[in-house]
Amino acid sequence: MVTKMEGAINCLVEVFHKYSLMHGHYHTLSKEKLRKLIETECPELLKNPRDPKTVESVLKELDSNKDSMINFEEYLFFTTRLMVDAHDDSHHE
Ligand SMILES: [Ca+2]
Repeated sequence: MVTKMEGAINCLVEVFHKYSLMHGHYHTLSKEKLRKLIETECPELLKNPRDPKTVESVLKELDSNKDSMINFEEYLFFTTRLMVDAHDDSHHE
């Protein structure tokens, strides 16, 4: 039986692949795919998810190797940041 934590980890991998495997570069997210992921998967977690500036700032912040794409490790920094925010929020409810 898959534990809650194992399920959460599998889910993060599946979400990345859902967008990375759409077309083109199979192991990275382009800005367009990152935009779709943010709008579809994180509509409540980010401020103004549909604002083009949100995608620009997230891409700039995450793209540590400066190739204008988001690889799996860079995506993990994004999910880590969301988890830190979710943890902080859990103490304010
Ligand atoms: Ca990159």
